[in-house]
Amino acid sequence: MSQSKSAATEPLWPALRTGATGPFLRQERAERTREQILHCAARIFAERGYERTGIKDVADEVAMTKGAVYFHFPNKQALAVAVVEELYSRWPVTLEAVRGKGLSPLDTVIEMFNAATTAFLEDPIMQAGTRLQNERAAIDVELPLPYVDWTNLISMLLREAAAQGQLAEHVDPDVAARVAVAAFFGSQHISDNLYARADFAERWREVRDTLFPALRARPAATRGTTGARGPAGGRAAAGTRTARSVTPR
Ligand code: LUB
Repeated sequence: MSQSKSAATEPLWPALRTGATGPFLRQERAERTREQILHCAARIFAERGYERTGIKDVADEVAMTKGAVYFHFPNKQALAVAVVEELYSRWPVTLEAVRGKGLSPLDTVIEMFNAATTAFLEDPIMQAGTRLQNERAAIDVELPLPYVDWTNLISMLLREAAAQGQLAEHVDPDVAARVAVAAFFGSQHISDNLYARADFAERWREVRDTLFPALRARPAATRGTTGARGPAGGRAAAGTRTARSVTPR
């Protein structure tokens, strides 16, 4: 009983009570500050582009001194690289979350693009990273290569889809990945330039609903027109319901 009383009055973990003085807490606070700076910088890069963004603008936005910003990022180049790297570090996390939904590989692809669409509309890191990549030729530091990881990710998922018989026979997964990524980024780019992305959700739905039905294997019952398949020349017997999935060959 006296024990519980002393527990209530004595700080169990003095460092927690005296503020962020321990090295661990100091580091945690520094990371939070770095993140704040990064997000404010992203908002400004997204709005004004690289050239017209200054460290001073970022410092003002985050209500810190320029010195405080320089403590975390030695220069504007480092800030731009950090924004782009932050963007690319997110996709494996998104993929894990989408994988967790237990969708088929083809629907996983669609859901990844849906997630990217939401990020384009809502996430300053995505908007800034994209703007910086579009300006990469004029930026005096090397940014990570754009589109490559994303295309590889979509290729990998589409190869899984092919292995599970989800893709129409004529579809090459690597070609389809390049086409899907180009259509996605192309429609995003047009929407950004014409309407500040106000119509992008709608434009993406159009791309999605035009492209993916063309990639998807059709149910066996409707594939008989070539006459090349199965004992009944590919035609299912009248009134027979056939499974939507196709056995991989
Ligand atoms: C990612 C962007 C924006 C892919 O390069 C890239 O892969 C990307 C800009 O270049 O997001 C996410 C769809």
